[in-house]
Amino acid sequence: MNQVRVAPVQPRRRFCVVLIKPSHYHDDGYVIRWWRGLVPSNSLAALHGVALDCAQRRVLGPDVDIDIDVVDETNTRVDVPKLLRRFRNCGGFGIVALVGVQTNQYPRALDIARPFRQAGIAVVIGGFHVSGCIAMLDGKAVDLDRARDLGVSIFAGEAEGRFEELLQDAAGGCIRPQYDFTKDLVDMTGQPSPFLPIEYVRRTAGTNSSFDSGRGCPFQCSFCTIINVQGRKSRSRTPDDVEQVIRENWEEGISRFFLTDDNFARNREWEPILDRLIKLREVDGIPLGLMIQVDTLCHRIPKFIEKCARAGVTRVFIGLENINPDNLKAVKKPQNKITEYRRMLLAWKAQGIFTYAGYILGLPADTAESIRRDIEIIQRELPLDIVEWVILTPLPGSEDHQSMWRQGAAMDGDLNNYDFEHVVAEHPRMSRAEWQAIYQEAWTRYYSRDHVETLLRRGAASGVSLLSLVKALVPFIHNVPVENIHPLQAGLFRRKHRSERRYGLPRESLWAFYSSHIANTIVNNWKLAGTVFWILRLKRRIERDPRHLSYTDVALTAVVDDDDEATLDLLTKTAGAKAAIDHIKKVAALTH
Ligand code: B12
Ligand code: SF4
Repeated sequence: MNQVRVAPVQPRRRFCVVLIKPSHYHDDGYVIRWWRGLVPSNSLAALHGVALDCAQRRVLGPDVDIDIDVVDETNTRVDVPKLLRRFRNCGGFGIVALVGVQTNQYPRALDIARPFRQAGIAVVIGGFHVSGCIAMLDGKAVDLDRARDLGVSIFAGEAEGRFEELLQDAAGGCIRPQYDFTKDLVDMTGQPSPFLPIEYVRRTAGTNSSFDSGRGCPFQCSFCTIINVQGRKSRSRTPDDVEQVIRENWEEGISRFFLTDDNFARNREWEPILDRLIKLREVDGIPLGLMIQVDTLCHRIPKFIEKCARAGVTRVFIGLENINPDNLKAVKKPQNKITEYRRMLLAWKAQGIFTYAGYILGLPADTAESIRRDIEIIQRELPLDIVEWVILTPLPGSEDHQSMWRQGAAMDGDLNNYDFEHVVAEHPRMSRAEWQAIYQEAWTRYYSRDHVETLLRRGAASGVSLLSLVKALVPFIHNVPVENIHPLQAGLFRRKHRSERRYGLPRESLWAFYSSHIANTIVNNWKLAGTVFWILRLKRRIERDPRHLSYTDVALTAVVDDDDEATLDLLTKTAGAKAAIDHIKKVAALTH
């Protein structure tokens, strides 16, 4: 009888990839974590998409399965003992990847890395902090040695097309201390879709997902890290790629997305992408709801806003930053023309789209008094819905940080504070305490009860869904005054675990920990319920007001005549504003 020779069966091996998006520490030393987060992490979705693609292509060989675990620490506890057991079960064959780590998350990321490194597991860290530092500073800058000392590999740059090399090095036991792709930006065409399965998306309120349709911004704002990490040239996914992202998510029932491009208006493919989204919405019936980010000149692009509305954009984030042109010039953002702000905001309003503005407090010409005045002007004259106040922060990776670093200027050594909520540097006209206090005050001033009523009245007069406006407003009214946490890091029901305290801080007694945690949970959520109750009653009162459609005010008044505009406080209260108006008049005289 002939014997058939069979190759010895190789036992299958499992390589564990654990993708963790770290959160950061609150002032009390505990991790900021919620029962439900507000926004899903796009960095995690991007890395998950890339890892899934590596697993499907079996980049570690035909006999190695790649198991992927995803943990977003803003809504899920990083259960270190459980994860260590997983690694033990596969003989330590795997890697922990700390994903999308921002500067303020870097200390927490290293605390997460520590027990895994102690257990001999490979750990790699990527994201804006390490990428920004390596792109803009010498390789030693801003605590990178702390990662090296722990034996954590540093991955600077984008993962697409490179993650498999990292996995292969880790599986072969020869992971390198540093990978630097900052000078070699990826072509986004045909890259794996950012994707998180529905069970992770459900951990954020509202089942939204996110993706970046493009990267890169042509401008040069000195506080910006993005241009130094993702470049100034527009790189885009194709309309086919975008359709695939939407369809993959729609199969899971997800149709609402945050397009995380920093400036969708400068994505060179914006029009074909919008045309495709319009087709998916109007012809294929996918009920798209989108939030996008744009610049303040987007309304000058023919058809841009109209097409956004047809594609399903319901919210738009605009980097307004400031209303004083001298300040805008100082941070190299002269493309923001305050003389255009009202036209631009009214153009979005005309389409029933909510506007969110990012506003920086502590630009060089600001004082506490000028900020108070500017908030009043914004409330009265700009048809804005939501303002996100942030403190000017020299983030590693930005030009501002690079110059201060080179000059040896004083900056806070605790990276956990680089979250736009803490003053970390000196200001020419305000003490640190004054600056911090006016940041806190900006929230309560802008979201005063009177102004929230005005915002709802403007919304009712413009015919937008007041319930959606209420939902958008609540975190911005509530979060900073009550939770002392920026709405962009907010969520529902703060969760804490006694073990999740910053490395080096003492573990609290059971009594001290639970008594304060339970008391805060009750008080803060009682206040939240009070705010929701109050604003819903206000909404009902406005809706029942028979005159609600005829409400108007200065902000809602259309821009008809430039001379009328020139009498607004927005355009008369600062020297820079007056100069901007004079300049417009001069150009008009010369060209007409
Ligand atoms: C969407 C977004 C958010 C969303 C979602 C967060 C998220 N990360 O997805 C929300 C609204 C929650 C948010 C909040 C905040 N954000 Co934000 N956000 C962004 C934005 C616009 C897009 C992020 C993104 O998806 N990028 C695309 C992905 C694919 O890029 P990426 O994260 O860099 O990942 C790539 C590479 O870095 C690399 N990579 C990343 N991790 C890893 C890991 C490994 C192992 C490997 C191999 C590779 C790798 O591969 C990825 C794919 O190419 C960025 C700006 C930007 N252009 O990135 C700011 C940005 C990341 N945010 C920033 C900040 C400061 C904040 C806040 C602190 C603001 C605040 N006031 O609260 C909070 C923090 C809260 C939090 N929990 O994250 C800063 C961070 C800068 C820094 N050095 O720290 C940025 C860069 C914007 C800026 N102003 O400079 N943000
Ligand atoms: S417009 Fe926004 S993304 Fe572009 S450089 Fe300025 S801050 Fe950065």
